[in-house]
Amino acid sequence: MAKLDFISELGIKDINPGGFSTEWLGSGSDLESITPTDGSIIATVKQCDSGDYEKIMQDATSTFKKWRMEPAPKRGEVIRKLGNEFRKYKEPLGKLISWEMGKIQAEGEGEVQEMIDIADFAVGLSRQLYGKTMHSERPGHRMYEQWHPLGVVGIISAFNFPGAVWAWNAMIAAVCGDTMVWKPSSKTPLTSIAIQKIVNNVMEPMGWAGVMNLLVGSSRDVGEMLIHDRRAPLISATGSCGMGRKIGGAVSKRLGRTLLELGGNNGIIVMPDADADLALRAVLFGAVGTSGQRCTTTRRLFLHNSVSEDMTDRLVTAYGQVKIGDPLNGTTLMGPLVDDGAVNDYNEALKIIEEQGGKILCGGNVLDGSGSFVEPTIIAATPDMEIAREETFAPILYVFDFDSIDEAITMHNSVDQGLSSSIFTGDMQSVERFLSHAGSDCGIANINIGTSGAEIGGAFGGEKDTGGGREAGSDSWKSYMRRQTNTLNWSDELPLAQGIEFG
Ligand code: UN1
Repeated sequence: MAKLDFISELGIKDINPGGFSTEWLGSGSDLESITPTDGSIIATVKQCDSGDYEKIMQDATSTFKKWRMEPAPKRGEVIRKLGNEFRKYKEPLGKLISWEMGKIQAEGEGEVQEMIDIADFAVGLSRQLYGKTMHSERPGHRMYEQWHPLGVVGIISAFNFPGAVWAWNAMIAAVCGDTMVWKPSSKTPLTSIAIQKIVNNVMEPMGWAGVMNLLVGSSRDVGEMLIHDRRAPLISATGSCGMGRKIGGAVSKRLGRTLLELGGNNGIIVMPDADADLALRAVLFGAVGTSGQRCTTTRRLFLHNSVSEDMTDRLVTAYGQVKIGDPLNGTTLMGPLVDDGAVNDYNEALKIIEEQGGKILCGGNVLDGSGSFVEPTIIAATPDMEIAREETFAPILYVFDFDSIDEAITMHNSVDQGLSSSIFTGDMQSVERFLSHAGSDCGIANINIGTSGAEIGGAFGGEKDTGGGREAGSDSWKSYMRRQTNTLNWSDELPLAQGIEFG
C-alpha cells in the first residue's frame, strides 16, 4: 500500500492498516488511530497506564537535575540537531499528519516547517536568555535578575496541530533547561510516536533520553495524573475553553503554573476601501483551511454594507470551487474533519443555526461515502445568534453586516474568546482605530492578513477565555523559567532598603 511508504520512512515498524503495533510499549489498554479519510484503522497502540506514568515522570524529574546544569548554548546545540532531523522528515511526517488527522499535505508539511522554525528560533534563544540589571538604592550594592530552569513541563496538545504546538513548547522548554512530559491528543497517537522516535534518535546517542518524554494515554487516566502532579510546576495546555477551565482549576489548586492556549472565535473586518481580492483569499484560507479546525480559524466575517453583497457572492462562488477529498491528493483544498464526532458537532451546530434564524448561503451538508467529509459552509448571521458566540470546530463561517467601524469592533469584541483578529483596509485611521486600546481585544491583531497562519517569531495566544498564555516566539520563553532577583552587598555596611534604621 503506497500510503504506508511514509510510515516506514519514519521508522515506525510493525504497524499495518488495521494491524497492531508492538513497538510502542505502554502497558495499558489499546488505542486505535483512525484516519478520517476513510474511517479505517491505521494502527493500534498501547496506551500508558499509571505505572508507565510514574516511570516517565521519574525519568523526566531525574534528567532535569542534569539537563539544567548543561549550559544553555549546549542545550541549543542539541536542539539544532533535532531541528535538522525534522528537516529530513518534513515530507513523510507532513504526510502522516495529513493521514492521521485530515489536513491537506501542504498544511501537514507546513506544520513540520513550523517545528523546524521554532527549533531554529530556540537555538538562537539559547544564547539570549537575558536577565536585567538594576541600580540598587543602597551604596556598594548590585541588583540583577536571572532566569533559572523551572522543572518538568507538562505539555498537553490538541489533534489539530499534533506536531507544531508540541514543538513550540518543547523546543523552548528544552533550551530553557526544562525536561518535559507530553500528553498528545488521543486522536493523533501515531504522529506523536513518529515525532518521539525522531527525538529519541537524536537525544539517546547524546545521553539525553529523558529530556523529552511521550505519554500516550487518556485524559481521564494519565492526563489527570499529570495536571495534579506537583512534580510538574508548569502545565502548558492547548485545547478547548472547557478543557482549559478544568486544567486551570486543577493546577491552580496546587498553586502550579499554567500556560493556556484555548479556543478562538476569530473575526475579519472588511472595510469599504479593502482590497477585495486579498480579503477574499484570506477569508478562504482562514475559514476553509484545516477544515475550520485551527484555533485561529476565521469563524466570523464582518462586511461593511457597501461591500457586503459583492463579497458574499464572490465567497459563495469560491466555496463552490473548493475541492474536498483525500488530503494526500495534491489538488485537494479541504480534507475531512478529524472524526465522526466532529461531523456530529457540525450537524448539531447547523440545526441550532437554523433554529436561531441563520441562513445557509452555501454548504451545510455531510458528504456521502466513507470518511468524515463535510461541506464548507457560509451563514448569513445576525448579532443576536448565540451559536455564533461558540467555537464550533468545523468550517462554518458566520457573515455579519455593519455600517461603522465602531459597530464592527463592538460586535467583534462581544464574544468570550480573544485569540486572533484582522481588518482589511488601506485607511490609516481604520488601521489605528483597530489597533488602539479601544480596538481589537485579541492576542493577535492583523492588518490585511487573515486570522490564521501566524509566524513562530511572535508570541502566540489570546485573552479572555482563550486563557492568556503565550507560546512560541518573542519573550514567551519566560513562562518556562523561574525568575530570581539577586541583591549583592559588596560594601562593609548593612544599609536597609527604604532607609530603615533598625537597632
Ligand atoms: C492552533 O490552531 O492551535 O497561526 C495553532 C496558525 C498556526 C498555529 C495554529 N501557526 O494558524
